[in-house]
Amino acid sequence: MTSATPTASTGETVRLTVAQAVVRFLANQWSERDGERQKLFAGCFGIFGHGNVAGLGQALLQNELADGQEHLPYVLARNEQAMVHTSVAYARQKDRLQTWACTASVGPGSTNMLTGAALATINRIPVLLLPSGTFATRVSAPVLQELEQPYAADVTVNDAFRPLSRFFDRVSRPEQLPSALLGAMRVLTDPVETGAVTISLPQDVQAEAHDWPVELFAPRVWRVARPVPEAVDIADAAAVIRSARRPLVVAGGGVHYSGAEEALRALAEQTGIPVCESQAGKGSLPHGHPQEMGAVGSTGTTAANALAAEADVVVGVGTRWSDFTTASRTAFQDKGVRFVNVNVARFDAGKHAGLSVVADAREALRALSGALDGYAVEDAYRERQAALWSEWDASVEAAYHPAPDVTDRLGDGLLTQGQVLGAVNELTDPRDVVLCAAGSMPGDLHKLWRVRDRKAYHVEYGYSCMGYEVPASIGIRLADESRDVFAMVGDGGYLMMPTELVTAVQERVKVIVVLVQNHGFHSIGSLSESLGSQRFGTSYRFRGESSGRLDGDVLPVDLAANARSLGAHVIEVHSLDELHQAIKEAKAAPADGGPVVIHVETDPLVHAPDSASWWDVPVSEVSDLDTTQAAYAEYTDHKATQRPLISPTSTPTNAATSPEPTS
Ligand SMILES: Cc1ncc(C[n+]2csc(CCOP(=O)(O)OP(=O)(O)O)c2C)c(N)n1
Ligand SMILES: [Mg+2]
Repeated sequence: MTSATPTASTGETVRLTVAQAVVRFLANQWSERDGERQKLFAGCFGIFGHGNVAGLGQALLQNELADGQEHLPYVLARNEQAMVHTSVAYARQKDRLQTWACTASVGPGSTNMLTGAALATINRIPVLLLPSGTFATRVSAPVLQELEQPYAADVTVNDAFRPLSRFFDRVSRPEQLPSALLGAMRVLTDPVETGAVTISLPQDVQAEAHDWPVELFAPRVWRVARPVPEAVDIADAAAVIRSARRPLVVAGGGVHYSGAEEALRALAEQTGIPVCESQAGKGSLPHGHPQEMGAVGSTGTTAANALAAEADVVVGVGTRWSDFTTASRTAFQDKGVRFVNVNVARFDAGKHAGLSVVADAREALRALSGALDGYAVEDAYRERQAALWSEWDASVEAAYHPAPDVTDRLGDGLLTQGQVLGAVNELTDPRDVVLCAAGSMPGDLHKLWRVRDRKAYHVEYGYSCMGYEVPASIGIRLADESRDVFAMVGDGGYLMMPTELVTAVQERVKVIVVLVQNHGFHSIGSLSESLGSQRFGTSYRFRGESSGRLDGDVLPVDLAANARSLGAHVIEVHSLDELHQAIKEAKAAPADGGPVVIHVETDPLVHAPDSASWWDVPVSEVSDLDTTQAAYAEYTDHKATQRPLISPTSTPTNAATSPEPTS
């Protein structure tokens, strides 16, 4: 939904290059929700090459030197994938109301952004990508880095963005630019459609001049919609919930993006319905709230998973029902379980054959509260929630503060991952943000992290992309400088993308990176073992001289020195006391002092408490290995508990049995 400031067409024009027009247009875009306006673009990240240095590069320079009302700040990044991650993290922290543009050169610069594009689209986070294209005129083709396809002369590497983008256009002539830009803004600010938006800009077109109607650059306000639910859907949803004895709410990222936390809390308190959360929805209720049951699914709490197994009505709010949330469709075991799905996207609202309430989460929850007036769960159900929660909370306490029988078995200077997460949780401020994306920590954080503020938990688990953490920490901090950001990153994830520490140094952005060194893949190592693959290829070791396999000594890798060499202030810790001191020192570091890295070594063989859950990862059906055969037998047992979740949810106005003919 848009509301453009009315500007009559005057016939007046202004002569600018395509790139200058792009920059000027972007600087004049605003978003608005609940009466609050903000610039839609905080700025533009980029890396220049021959594809954009003379086009967008010139336009951004001209803009920086003018430094007026229409300013679009430029920030030089180190890796194109990373700058998309930074933008996505920024936009997520801003509840999708503000984002960045990203410019990259032709060829590898642009295709480096593909992983970021997929991550943005899967997580439904707005970001504007401006890959540069090879010559539209083709007069000197093939230009350096051009893909030549004998079967199709118009294909470029930028066509690879099409399946990853929610909107794609290629501006081969200046006249196409206005519709490309307007289409892009529409999608970026639409809560249903949003994701990666790509406008491919051929390098010659970027530098070409055109006479633009001045109204192209008039300030525009894009109102981010809050669609209201239909009364009949709310009535049906309320009727289904009223018939429930063991209802359960599953909160997803939509709760946060809509700012629906207060409405959810009101509904939970009014009805006594317990609430559990997906990764994106974690923190929908604060830790310690009586209805807060924490994470659900494969990396869930035993409390949430016990309630999920028994639930007769499951109300999904703003969730896309990923396999981690449903424990690969084994989480909900009641034979007659029915689903009510509140979602702004009809696509998600229809999942699990649920009763769809297509609406903004906050609006729908408020309407549901009204429609559920007088309904509450039985006391016995509340008591069960409390008992399950205190049992789980005790296991979190034990993971944060392990008993001597666990710590005595640890190697010299090693901590457990639970100790590290516990120390960070207990020594940070409630508003500080914890961040992670891949490895064993997202699962452990989902289970164990005690969230005390709605924007304090940021785990990217739609794409779970190793390397997101360092660049994303910059985005979060730029979005909100009143919070410290703690990026929890494994050694594997760090090695994928340490580069943006340099960008944090350049911009004097204070981010705190907790680098958890366990010499390989704790996560995939454990998964491999549980599937019979014996941790093959999951630890960072020398190739053994006699075995010829990767089972030699631990590699002499010094990631602390690596981070120091990139300009970060690095603190190495070897004990719990030193970790406590390091966290305090990092928090006390100057707000504009750049990145701080805490390097800590952990034991990869101590696990977080079990979720009493499952995740579907297919095991080889035939094998020479006993371990694989045993894992396959266990796999088939779990497969038998998987459910299709396709039963229709019948309601008073939508009786699924024997429908009456209407004509
Ligand atoms: C870009 C990318 N490649 C591969 C994977 C698959 N993967 C998931 S976790 C993981 C290992 C992560 O290692 P590390 O960061 O050290 O964390 P740890 O498992 O040790 O906690 C891998 C390879 C991924 N998620 N992302
Ligand atoms: Mg590791």
